[in-house]
Amino acid sequence: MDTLDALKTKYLSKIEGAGDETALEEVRVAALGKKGEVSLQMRSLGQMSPEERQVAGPALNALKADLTEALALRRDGLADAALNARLAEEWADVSLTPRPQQQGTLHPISQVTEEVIAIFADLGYGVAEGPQVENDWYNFDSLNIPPEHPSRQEMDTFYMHREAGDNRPPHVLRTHTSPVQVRHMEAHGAPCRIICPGRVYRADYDQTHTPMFHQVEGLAIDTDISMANLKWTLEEFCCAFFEIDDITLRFRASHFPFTEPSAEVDIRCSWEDGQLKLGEGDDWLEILGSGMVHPKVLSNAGIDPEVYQGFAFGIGIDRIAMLKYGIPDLRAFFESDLRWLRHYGFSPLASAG
Ligand code: 2NL
Repeated sequence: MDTLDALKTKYLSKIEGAGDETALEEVRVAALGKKGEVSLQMRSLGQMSPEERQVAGPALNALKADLTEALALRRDGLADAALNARLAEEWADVSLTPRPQQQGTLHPISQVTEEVIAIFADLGYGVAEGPQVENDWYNFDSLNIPPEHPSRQEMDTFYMHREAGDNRPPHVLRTHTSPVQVRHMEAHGAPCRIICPGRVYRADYDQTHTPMFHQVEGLAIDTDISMANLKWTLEEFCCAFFEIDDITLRFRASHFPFTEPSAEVDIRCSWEDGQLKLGEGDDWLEILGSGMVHPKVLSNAGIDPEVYQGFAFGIGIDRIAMLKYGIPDLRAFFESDLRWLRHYGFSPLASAG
């Protein structure tokens, strides 16, 4: 049985020496494969006498079992080592800060719209939205704007094209967000407190006007609302929006078809060395229009003006964005110049108001 001991020593050392799973498989084939040395020994049992076979048989079986076990152990060891090598090689530090990435920013108009919404949300106002293409009832008549009013001329308002024979009412690109408020009153009745931010359109283009601009209107309807509530609300809004503790507003009598009485509102300011400062000084800057909702507008929207009354106001978003963030040129708002957008844009993660 010396040959078996020699085989055992030889193959155990080869198994130990196999550096990877391929080498180990070669060792297995050389020993236990069909033509392997151990298998050949097995085959030689046939030529032995029964007595010889009784000794050699179990010894060979034991050798085969030992080698099989050693192979399995080594295979496990190699697999573990391969896995550990990969784990050591392929790790990633998930706690590293990411590489800086080029990010988009919020347009100042989006930022300011969110700020206005947040301030009025604190005062209990909801947000209402509506179509940008309106019929002339919602955009004009329901708001007590008569057919001959200059704002209704094709000079000032964008009318939608109509084929000859189309007898639907004329449609326009809304010239203010008031129609959203009329629709809201009609659908939900009184009392109500809403603001309506959005795009509006007027046929006008120069230094201070773009054919599309942004407005936010506000509306509060209840049974006991007066100009005093309007004044407090606008003061509260201006202090919060411009981040000034003490603000002086000036209400100047004005005229709008949809409010009576109507007031344009100025904010106290100073111009020093070309630098605008809000809240102090001897100058006034117009920032919005407002008034008590005209009784005809209430009844047009299905609300009884004998029971309810309320105030409304309209603010130009683009204008208050320019004032708050020192943006000099209105037209740059809509040019999509990436350098301008990076300069005046806001981080999407910064809070609104
Ligand atoms: C301005 C003027 C204003 C309103 C808008 C309004 C809406 C309804 C009823 C009554 Cl549904 N009024 N909106 C009222 C006064 C002024 O905007 O100069 N905006 C920049």
